[in-house]
Amino acid sequence: MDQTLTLTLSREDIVRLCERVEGAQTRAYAIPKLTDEYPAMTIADGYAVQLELRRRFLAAGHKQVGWKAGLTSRAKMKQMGVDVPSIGFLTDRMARPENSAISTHDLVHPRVECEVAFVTRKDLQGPGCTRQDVLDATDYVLPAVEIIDSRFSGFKFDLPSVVADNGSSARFVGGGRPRYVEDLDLPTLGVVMEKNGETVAGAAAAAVLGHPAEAIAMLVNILAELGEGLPAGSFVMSGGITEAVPVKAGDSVIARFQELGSVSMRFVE
Ligand code: OOG
Ligand code: MG
Repeated sequence: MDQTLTLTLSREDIVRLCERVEGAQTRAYAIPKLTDEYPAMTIADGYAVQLELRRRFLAAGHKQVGWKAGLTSRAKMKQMGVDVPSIGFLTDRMARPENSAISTHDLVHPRVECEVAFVTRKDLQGPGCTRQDVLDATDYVLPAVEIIDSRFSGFKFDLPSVVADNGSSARFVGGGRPRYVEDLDLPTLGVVMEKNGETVAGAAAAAVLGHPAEAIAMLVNILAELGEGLPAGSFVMSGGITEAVPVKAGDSVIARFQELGSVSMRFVE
């Protein structure tokens, strides 16, 4: 069996690490990466912690709205020193409206990234899910900004740790103009991120695995390994196109997407 798929943590360890991550997420403090204490931790262990975290949030009344793919562009992999994509879950509590003021007091060290989000109209199930399956199941795409916030000190981690921390998920903002995917040439779609009126990042959506739908297929195939499918009506983010940009209270951000319009927000204490 692939070592990365082997579970090494006991149920007790999974719950213990989940409580550690949950505390850091809900009370906004940094913790050492989990592999400092558990060096043998695998990616499967990371997902076991993440799924326990989801179970607790859902039990507390949070509603899952979809999933996110992460580390799907070269820029992101290089920035984070990781070379395998990951997935995380998204809930209603993480969603923020367009043009809103987003608090930073409940975040550790937030960063923003531009992503293409997909909304599905058919169930998707792996293994073997392809880019074309995703395109066939897509209702529409829309531009999004993800506000990621690693709970690990210095925003430094490895794959098992970041997976356990739900892929650094913190907040997200969808907006702009929803479009049918068949009316777009997604790989050539350009996006520019502006912070306080200055361009801070830019790239074309092909930076995400050649085509953002490829990232959604990858996500569906990882979900299959976790014994799950992607239900119709899911909101799914395909991963940062450019590297993530740090933000603090007082900053305003606009992500401008060709064809899809722009997504704006500002950050406050
Ligand atoms: C991990 C999350 C990556 C993306 O879009 O690549 C991610 C991280 O960089 O903290 O959300
Ligand atoms: Mg992201």
